[in-house]
Amino acid sequence: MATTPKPIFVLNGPNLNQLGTREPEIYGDVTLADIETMCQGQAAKLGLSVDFRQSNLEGELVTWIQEAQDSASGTIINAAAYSHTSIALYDALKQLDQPIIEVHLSNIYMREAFRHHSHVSSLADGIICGLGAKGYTLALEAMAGLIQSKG
Ligand code: CA2
Repeated sequence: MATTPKPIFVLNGPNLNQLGTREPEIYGDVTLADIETMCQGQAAKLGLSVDFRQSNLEGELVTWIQEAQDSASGTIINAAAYSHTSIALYDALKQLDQPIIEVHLSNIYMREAFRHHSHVSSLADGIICGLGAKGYTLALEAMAGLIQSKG
């Protein structure tokens, strides 16, 4: 029997549900719902599917990363502020045996020094930052290539 290909998990961390409401000069004026729509459209073009999620809770993100091991073919993650603080996310991502791409809307290296280090980066196959919402669709395109070359 044919199996359905596993989706790409697109995981979003704390406060990203607020996109489009404040700080448009940093994050643009798109909402997270707009980004999900862009991702679903891009995934369809690439013959992929996307499971798009957001949580403000560190533990919930850890649980989703654990779930990705069996239920996703790759993970794209914008861990938001937890990128800079969370050993728990680092430990969970370290166990993940599949392609990982880190995305940030803003260029974290042009911002405060505390944003210059991300615990996700050393575990990611690739990192995209500073390109706004477009970073997510670029990450999906790159993910399609990574899945093909690893699979
Ligand atoms: O640039 C990114 O994508 C970040 O991951 C966004 C995080 C920030 O902590 C990272 O350093 C870089 C913050 C997301 C908060 O988003 C908001 C959007 C609108 C209003 C308030 C917060």
